[in-house]
Amino acid sequence: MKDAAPETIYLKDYTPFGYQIESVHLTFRLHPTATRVISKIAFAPNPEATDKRFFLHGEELSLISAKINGEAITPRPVEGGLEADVPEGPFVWEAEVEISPETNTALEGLYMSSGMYCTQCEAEGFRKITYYPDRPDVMATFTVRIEGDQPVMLSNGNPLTSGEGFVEWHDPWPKPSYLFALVAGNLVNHPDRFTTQSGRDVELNIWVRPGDEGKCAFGMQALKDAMAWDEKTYGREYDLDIFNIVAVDDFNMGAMENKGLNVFNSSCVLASKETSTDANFERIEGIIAHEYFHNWTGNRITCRDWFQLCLKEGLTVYRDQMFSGDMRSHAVKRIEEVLQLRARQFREDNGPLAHPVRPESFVEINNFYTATVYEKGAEIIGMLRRLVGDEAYRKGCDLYFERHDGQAVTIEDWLKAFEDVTGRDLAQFKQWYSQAGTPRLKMSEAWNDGTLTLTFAQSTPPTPGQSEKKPQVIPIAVGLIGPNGDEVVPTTVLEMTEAEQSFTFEGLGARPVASVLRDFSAPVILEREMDDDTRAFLLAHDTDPFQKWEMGRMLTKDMLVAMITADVPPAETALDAIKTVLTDESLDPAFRALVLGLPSEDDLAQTIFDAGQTPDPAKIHAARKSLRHALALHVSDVLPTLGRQLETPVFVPDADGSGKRALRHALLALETLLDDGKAARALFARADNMSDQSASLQALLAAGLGQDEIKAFEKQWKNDRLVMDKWFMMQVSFAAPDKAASTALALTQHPDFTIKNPNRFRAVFGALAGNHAGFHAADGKAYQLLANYLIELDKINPQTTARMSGAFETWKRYDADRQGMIRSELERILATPELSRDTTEMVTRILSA
Ligand code: 0A1
Ligand code: ZN
Repeated sequence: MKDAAPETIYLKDYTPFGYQIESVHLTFRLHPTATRVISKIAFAPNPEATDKRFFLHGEELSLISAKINGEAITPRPVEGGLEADVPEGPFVWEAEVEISPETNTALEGLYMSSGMYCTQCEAEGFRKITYYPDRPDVMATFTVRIEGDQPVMLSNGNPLTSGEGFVEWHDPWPKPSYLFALVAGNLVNHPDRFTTQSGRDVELNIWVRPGDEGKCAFGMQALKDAMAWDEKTYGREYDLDIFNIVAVDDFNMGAMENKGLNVFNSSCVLASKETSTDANFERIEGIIAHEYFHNWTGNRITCRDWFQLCLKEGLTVYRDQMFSGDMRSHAVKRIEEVLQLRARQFREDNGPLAHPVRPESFVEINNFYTATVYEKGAEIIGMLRRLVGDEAYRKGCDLYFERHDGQAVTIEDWLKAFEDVTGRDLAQFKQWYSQAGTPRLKMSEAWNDGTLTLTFAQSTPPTPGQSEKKPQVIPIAVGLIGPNGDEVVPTTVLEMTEAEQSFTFEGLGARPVASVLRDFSAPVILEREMDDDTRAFLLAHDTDPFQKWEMGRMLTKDMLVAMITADVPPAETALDAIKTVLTDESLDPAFRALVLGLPSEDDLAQTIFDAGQTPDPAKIHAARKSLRHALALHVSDVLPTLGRQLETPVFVPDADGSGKRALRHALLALETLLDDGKAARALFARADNMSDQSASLQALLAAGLGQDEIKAFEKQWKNDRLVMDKWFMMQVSFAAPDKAASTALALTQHPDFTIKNPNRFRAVFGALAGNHAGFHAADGKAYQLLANYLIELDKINPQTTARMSGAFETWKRYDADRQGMIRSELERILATPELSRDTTEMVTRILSA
């Protein structure tokens, strides 16, 4: 029963399953094209359910036999699974099915990657393994037997027994099927141990393909740091005797939190100084922590239904963000988070794919693993914490863990814990989960005899299916800076609840400058009249690092917009202000690097569109390039000394080392525009780490140089898949606008290009979509090329195809010609025979803009 007709599923239709499961026993007889899965499941009627239909999900399964209480039966095949008549009381279901992991290219269910068996079950992949109530509110304990000749065979929980050709695992914690995992292959481990706060000794392993053993140490340290952090910060400790992580080459997402057996995209766990950049190290640390933290926020307490996805994801992202801040720098981390939120989530909120953090309907749940659910979901947790305070936040979390351990719950349950702890009514706050779109917050100020009045007006533009918007609770963190640059009022959180609201600060001597939305205290767009001098003043004096950075960002953004739309030269105030920050040795180099970073072309296009004009991608590209040149000239006198100060003779991928390198690399990119690539070539030649090597190569490519170095890089790394992904990606990312599509096309002809590996596909086509001027080149060649490949990939891997189709989500920003070309590509995709449900849903939503 394949390809169910696209049916919309609604949150309001939730009903519990008619049966509970006491225990699940699974036996796998592994075979590449004919794996047998034998299941034995003890069911009992669910007293809380009224619908007693016995329906089991199942897709792409060959049913060999089925029994109830030992008697053979013939179940009725129905759309998406099967039905059977069952006895009134408890009963045992047994089934044997056959599946073919080798031909499973969708990478969902049981599949093969580089000769190794592995699974991905979230959200609805378990139904491709056996017949089962594949929904998160059915939790059960699993015992798994794996029979095969693979040297290493793993599943969830603790090892039970093993012998010649088999192993058995038992997971004592009840879990939904989406957390099931099995891995079998020729793997080697990087072992370690961890003792929990209550004294439990835990065996830790990172399992990799032979040859990758040397790339596990950093990930292992991150895991131990995360385990200790969750004990210290949330009082949560690990609950099994063993914790396994496996690196897999073919994986649709970053990683997966299966109970006791996390499966990782190899790009998100393997790290070495030779092959990984500073950004890779930071991301690996964050993802390892994220998956580990899911053990409590997601696994022990899971989601009642997939509409509640943000319950586990928003909270777990928030937790990994705080962990990374503690490990590195909160200031730098927060700026990076906001950059990411604006680039991905605000972009989503601005277009046809906008949806609430807790959506009310979906066709394919895999299409809702979005920036909105994850990142805006995390912002909501941050706002909640700001509103209730640190102490009540911790108490609320403790109550939530205690009250709901072992349950599948909802956002209502989560918020109730905080209402009970604080006595607050969170009804209005809950709207953050149901209302889509980014609120605009307009601010005006008045000064009268020692009193400063800040007046805010909030409004949220309409989004698909939601035209009326209500006022939200917005925590606005504000501080005041006196005319001499001293802070006269430290950070205070104003709590806005009305459509329009004023707040006053009394007893002030002289008129201060307000620093508003400190630490980005709410995911909103602040609209505020401010001249360049006031921005430069706050950039120099604000004590809040986020606002300090934000002022620099506004200066450069306005300057760029003026250059693009009014053909004016770069503004001296802005160039001077940036130079002052750049040379301020009291500031963290990582922060200075962030101030030096210019707004992306995509960001500028949206800004211009929001101002009521049609963005011209070529013009945006040219203006950004000319500003980089002007900036390079403006700081050329300080480049050599600064560069020397930032040398890091020994590579350590920590906050200090990566911050220094980030600034040095940003300066090198500028210098490359002036010295014809001399300094970048020198660094490339002597680089002993991937950060230096790739940054110098990217500086060359961005300046239109580096062709010899690209060849040398390929020669050096042709046997390392993850580094070769960088090689593919860089060439497309830095291709000149008129060469982006042809570069991508040429790379698809390279012997190492394969459409079957999501990392490789994303390296080429993610880079093409991310090369703003190249993707939107006037000839439409890039649109056409991407559409061709999406059509081809959809037959192989619908999930990644659907995700990549988001490249077109901003199409309504552009001129009629571009819109026309994109529309016809989207229609062509939609007209493809047997297009997957995933891609059909995405393209239909994008087209409906
Ligand atoms: N839960 C994982 C992300 C994930 C989601 C879906 C997947 O396959 C469809 C795979 C991974 C996380 O948040 O890390
Ligand atoms: Zn997650």
